[in-house]
Order: sequence, then structure tokens, then C-alpha cells
Amino acid sequence: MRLYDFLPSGNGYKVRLLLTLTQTPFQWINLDILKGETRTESFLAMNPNGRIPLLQLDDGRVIAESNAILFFLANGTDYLPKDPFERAQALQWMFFEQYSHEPYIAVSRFIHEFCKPGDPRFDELPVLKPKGEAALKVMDKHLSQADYFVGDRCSIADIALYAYTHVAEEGGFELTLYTNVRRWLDRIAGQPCHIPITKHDF
Ligand SMILES: N[C@@H](CCC(=O)N[C@@H](CS)C(=O)NCC(=O)O)C(=O)O
Repeated sequence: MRLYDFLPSGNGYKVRLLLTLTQTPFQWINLDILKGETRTESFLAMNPNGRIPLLQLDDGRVIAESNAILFFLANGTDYLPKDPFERAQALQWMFFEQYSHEPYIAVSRFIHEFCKPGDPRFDELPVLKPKGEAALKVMDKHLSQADYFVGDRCSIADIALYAYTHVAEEGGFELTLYTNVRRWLDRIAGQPCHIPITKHDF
């Protein structure tokens, strides 16, 4: 299978991380989103939404949306809970990630890391910051009573939330304020076969 990705992307990293944790071989194709490489005619033919990550199966079928890709790839592995209630809880946290976390934490990081000084997008930061902090507080509260987001092991819910949380400081968030989140980040980083977001030799 083939993963279309962009190295700094947390959404792409989620998929790279799960593929590596499960020791699944894949071909990695890095596209530079800053140069519009996901907006070409050939890429839009595969994903009309013009975004990575995009997983292409060996038979040519494609899946977009990082958390849908995680759900697909985790099938039959320990990263997808078998119990239907726990499986729904994993989805609950993955929808939380996409609606209440990523739009604030990932976008703040994008502005800090990729926008040039004076870019009007810096004006968005004061609005994004309290919303990102609210998401970190929700996570910290959950993790005050649990080691993982679902059950007693690392699942795709943890992978989805780990991706942008572990680099939240690049978006201007102060992780020292969230003790339980910091302990959980160490727990996920300690998973066998864990890779950093910067790894690019696949
Ligand atoms: N909800 C999507 C978001 C994907 C997304 O925003 N991808 C960004 C990189 S993180 C992208 O490809 N942007 C390029 C563009 O919009 O042209 C997911 O979870 O996969």
C-alpha cells in the first residue's frame, strides 16, 4: 500500500505511526502541501478534497481522512478495541480530536511554523488559543483517572490525539500545565516501534 503524506503533518504522522507500530510495510510518498502538490489534477482525481493523508491500497482504492485511515488499518490489531462499546469510545475521542482539538492546536502550529512574520493569519491565534487549551484540559481530566483514552492499552484514539498534542508547544501551548497529558505523552512515546514525527526514511 502507498501513503501520500507531508512530513510535518500530524494528520499524516498518525498514519505513519500506526503503520510502523503494527510493522506494516508501505510506500511513502511525500507531497509538499506548501507548493500545492495536493492540488494537482492527478492528486485531486484520487482525493477531490486535495489533502493528505491519503492511503492507496494495492488494488487502487483510496481512503482519505486520517482517522478513517486509522480505523481501517487498525482492524484486526490490538489498536482497535474489539468490544463494541470501547470501539465507539475510540471513535468518540477521534471525533473529539477532529472537532475540538486539531482545528485549534494543529492550526496554531501551522501558523507559527509556516506563516511568515506579518502574515494576517497570526491574528487568528488569540481565538484559537483558549479553544486549544480547553481541549488539553478535557484530555488532562480524562487522563487523571486513566492511562489511555480507551481501556487499558494504547489504541487508535491515543494515536489520533498524540499526533498534534506532542508538538502542541510548536503552536504556542504550554504543556507543563497538563501533568497527566505529559505523562501520557511519555507512555505513547515509549510504545515499542514508536517513531518521531521527523522520521522520513521509509
Ligand atoms: N481532516 C483531515 C485533514 C487533512 C488536512 O488538513 N491535511 C492538510 C495537511 S495536515 C493538507 O493536506 N493540506 C493541503 C491543502 O489543503 O492544500 C484529516 O484528518 O486527514
